[in-house]
Parts: sequence; structure tokens; C-alpha cells
Amino acid sequence: MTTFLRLIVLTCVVAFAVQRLPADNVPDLLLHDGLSLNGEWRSIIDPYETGFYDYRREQRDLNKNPSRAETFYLDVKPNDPSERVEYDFDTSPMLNVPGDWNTQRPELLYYEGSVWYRKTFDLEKLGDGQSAFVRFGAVNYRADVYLNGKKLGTHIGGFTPFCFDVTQFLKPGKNSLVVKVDNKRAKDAVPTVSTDWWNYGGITREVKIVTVPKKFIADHRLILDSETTHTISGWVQITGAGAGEPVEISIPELGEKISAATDASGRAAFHFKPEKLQLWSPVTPKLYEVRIACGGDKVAERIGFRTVRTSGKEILLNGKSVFLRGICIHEEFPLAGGGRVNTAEKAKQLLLWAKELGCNFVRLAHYPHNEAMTRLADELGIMVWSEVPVYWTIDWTNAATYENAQSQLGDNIQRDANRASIIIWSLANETPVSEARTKFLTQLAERARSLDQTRLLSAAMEKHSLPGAENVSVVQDPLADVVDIVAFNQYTGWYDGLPEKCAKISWQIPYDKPVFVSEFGGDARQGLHGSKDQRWTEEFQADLYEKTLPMLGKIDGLVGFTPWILVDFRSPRRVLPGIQDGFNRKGLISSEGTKKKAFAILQAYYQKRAAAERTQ
Ligand code: GCB
Repeated sequence: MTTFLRLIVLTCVVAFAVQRLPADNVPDLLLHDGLSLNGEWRSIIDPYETGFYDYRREQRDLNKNPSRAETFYLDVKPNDPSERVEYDFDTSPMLNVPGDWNTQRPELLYYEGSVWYRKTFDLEKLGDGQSAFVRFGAVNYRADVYLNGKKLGTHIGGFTPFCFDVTQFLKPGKNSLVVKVDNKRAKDAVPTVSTDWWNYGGITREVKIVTVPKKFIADHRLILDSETTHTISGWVQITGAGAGEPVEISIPELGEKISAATDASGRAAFHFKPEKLQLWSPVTPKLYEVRIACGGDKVAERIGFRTVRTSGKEILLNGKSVFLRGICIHEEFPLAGGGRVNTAEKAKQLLLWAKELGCNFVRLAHYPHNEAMTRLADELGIMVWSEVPVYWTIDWTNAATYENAQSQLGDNIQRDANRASIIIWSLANETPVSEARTKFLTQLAERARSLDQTRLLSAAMEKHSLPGAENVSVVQDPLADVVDIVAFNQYTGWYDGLPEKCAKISWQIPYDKPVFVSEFGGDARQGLHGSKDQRWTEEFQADLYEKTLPMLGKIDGLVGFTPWILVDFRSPRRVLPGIQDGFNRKGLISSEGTKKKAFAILQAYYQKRAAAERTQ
């Protein structure tokens, strides 16, 4: 690379880093109560980004006195009847937050571009020594955030939370929060331009203003060190604290009250050994209320304690071998207008369907789902595979793309690190093997391990046919050496031959690691019946399941699978009229919430397995 090119790359990386706050230094504030900004927001659809760029395509820059007439984030009204102001939030239509915009107005179903959101709110003057943050659960994909006409920052990535410090920007009385949301797909983005899901835009998760004392609880971690000794270690990170700040951690049900003190970096480490600890597992999803207090700040949440590791070809949960009876889930709801899941009730319904199916495991594809999902999984006793949207092709050699992926991974880990349910962080899905891709994902794996040593790493890889031996399925990928679980997607009988082929398949998976099938399945239009040889019928899909299950049973070291997928989901790639109509139909439940025949096939298989496990 020439010095000039290097300089450009470096500048891009630095510019990106300034825009996006690195996970380590930023509080999440999920657990802090705040002023909810959920509800109706005013919205302006702005496909040409008029509110952002002038007619020479120069960004309307606050330092250069941008035009009041068109700079939307200034949120002004004409000073007198002669003044030209070409937008008006007060009379613009509403969009609900949290919510995708696509399913709220018919004209936005396929929209990819910019929408401006505005919310006004009143806040009392901050007390002396108080700070305030605005927290967004997620905005897809890019958010430029302004408070009272001042820019707070930019966040990139559609499925992870972020906060901005607003202490200096709040006014006593009425405040105007403006967010430009842009969901245009881009080659260097994560995910990139091509996916098999709907690119729902909008402020899709909750928004709140959180007020905290100058020293406040930014993050914490509680880890069960060993399932035999029951020792627990952890730390609490206090923003604004130096050495010697007292922190108290209590678990009333265990009769534990631990005092710790921060070090120079504001981190208070502790460990303890409770007398009678009940471990978390899908059969007994025991959670304990953990309370943390530091000065004037306190948080509480319910935490379960368990260990997970591999031993040879097994996954051990609390030291015992476990089989993952799973299903893949997109964060999309079939009823109530469809679209991105935006309430805990919808998240719960998805998990209850998985339970009904007999699952003890879900793969949350292909990006971090909302925070309710993993908390409910804790409560319901469902183990979780949590993924970042490094999907299909990615700009593997682009430093900014890597930075973006690792930020999303870091923020996801930070948000959910105390969830007993999550046992696997997934780095990617079906990425084409190349040196650049393996380097990217190896680095991502190192990043994940540096942030969390208590979970397993995986990625959904691919299988291939052995050259010259069509019926020998091989998994051979340098990434398999990096991850803890060799997971792969396979579609024998759907993209690869007909269901009869399943009976002929043998496997070559040369790794002394647990093997997991992260996808299989086929489409069926619910209500379409016919012979099992007729594609798109419920009978074809059911037969495919009947034939796939014994084929997977032949895999040495198989620790479970997650068929594709619980519920039909929207995808612009799926255009077949009368059958797909814009939906991927591989769901076991239709886009109207009705179960297909294959649901019962998998359910019977899982129930039988679960019954056998109970007698072991
Ligand atoms: C896959 C992808 C998933 C697709 C699915 C399909 O392998 O991982 O995102 O939706 O196949 O239906 O083709």
C-alpha cells in the first residue's frame, strides 16, 4: 500500500472510531430507569436527504451556519410569516417508537432511505453533579442524533444499543430530540447489500433519557467459576470513579452481601462462594435477584449461574453433556401487522412457540435480537445462540467494516454478558472461504474471547459434496479450527436434490469438536396441500423433515440442530406469486401464525428425545 493510501485508510478508520463509541468506554444503562421516549414521534420522509445535504451535496454543517430553511435537525418554525422554512415537524405525520417504519404505513413497506424522527419532551433541571444520557435500544441502520439543534453523534449498526451524553445539551423545559435514520444498504456495511431478510428501518427499540449521579454503575459481570465449587467471581465498573470507591453487591435470596472497592480504573472486582446455590439449566431455570449499589446509584437484575464448555465432541452444561433441541428465529412477528418484534409480549410468544415445539435452544438469527428476548430465554429456560450480522459476503479487507463488525459484537456481548441462557456467540453466517474472510473472522473470534471467556464461539459454516462423490457431505473450513463448535447449514432435499437424497448421505467432518447443524429445511405455503413430491406443499416440507432427521442422526459428534425456521418471514428475494409473495416460507408456522404439518414432525422428535433424556 502506498503511504498516501495508508493515510486515507487510517483517516477513514479514525473518522469512524470518532463517530462510534467503543464498547469498553460506554455505559449501556439498560438497567437504569429513565424518562421513556417511546410512543409517537413526528416523522419526515427524506429520500434525497434534503435536511442533511445542501444542493451541492455538502453536509449542512452546524459550524458553518446552515440554512434555517432546510436544516431539519434545527427543528425551527418561521420567525415571522415572511420567513421561508420548508419543513415542519409539528404538522408532519407520526411514527411509533419502538417500531419499524415499513409496517406502519403502506407507502413505506419497501422504503430504504432516510426518515427524520422528532420527539419533544420536558425534563426538570438536572441536579448538581448529575449527568444525563439518551439511550437507544437499536436504530436500523445509521442514526445521526441531535438534541436542541446540536449534534450528539452518529451510530452505525442496526441491532445494538447506544448512548450519548446529553448533560450539556439539555434545557430546562421543552427539548427537541431529532434523529435522522438511514437504512440504505451499502457494500461496506454489516450486513452488506445482500441478505435474505427484510431491511426494516426505523427506531426499532426503546428510547429513554437516563439521569445518573456523576459516579454511576456502567457495567457489571457475574460469573460462575466452577459448577463443582460454586465460586462466583465478577466486577462492577463505575464511570467517574477513581480508586477506593465502595461498591456493594447483594443477592438477598442467597444471604450474600459483598463489599468491594474500585481500583484506579473504576473497576471493583470481587468473588464469593454462596452456601446453597442452585444452578441455572433449561430444566431448572433458576435466577437470583442481584442488586448493585455505589454511592447514589443502584441497579438490579435477575441472573442465573451455570457453566458451559466443550469436552471432545460434547457440550457440557454444568458439567453434563447436553443435546441442543433447537430452532432458528428471526426477530419478526407474524401477527398484529407483522414486522420487527417491538414488545416483550411478541418476543415471549416466539419463545413459547419454541417451547411448545420441544426446544431447549434457539438460534437468534442473524443479528442481536431485542433485549427482552434473551431475558425471557433466561426465565423460560431456553439456551441461546446469539449472532452478529456478518452474513454471506462482507467487505473482508475493509478496516472500517471490521471495526463496525467488532463494535456490534462488543456491544452485543456487553448488553447480554450476564444472560445464563446465552451459551454461544456466533461470529458469522455462510461466509465464503477465503484468506481475507478467515483473517477477519479469526480476529473477530479473538475479540470475542477477549471480552468473554465464559461462552463458546461458533459460526454457521457450509458443507460441500466431496468432488466425484456427490453423496459424501464434507465440512472443511479453516474457521472450524478457530471456533469451539463446528456448525454448518445444509439443505439436502431442498436446494440440493430431493428429499430422497437424504438417505444416501454420509458425512466427513474431521474435527474433534462438537458438531451442530445450524440450518436445514424447505418452503411450504401453509394451507397448500398435495403429494409429498409436490414442492411448496405442507406435505413436501413434512416429508423433508422426516427424511432429514435420520440423516443428521448419522453425524458423529452431533450436539444438536436448529432447523430453518420457526415462522415465515419477509424477504424481498422471495417473489414467487401465490406461494412466497415476499416471504421466505421455510417457517414451521405461517406468516399468519398457523402451524404447518412439519411442526408436529419436529415436535414429536424433540418430545421423544426429551423423554429419553429424562430417563437417563
Ligand atoms: C440460508 C441462510 C438463511 C436463508 C436460508 C434460506 O442458508 O442462512 O438466512 O434465509 O438459507 O431460506 O435460503
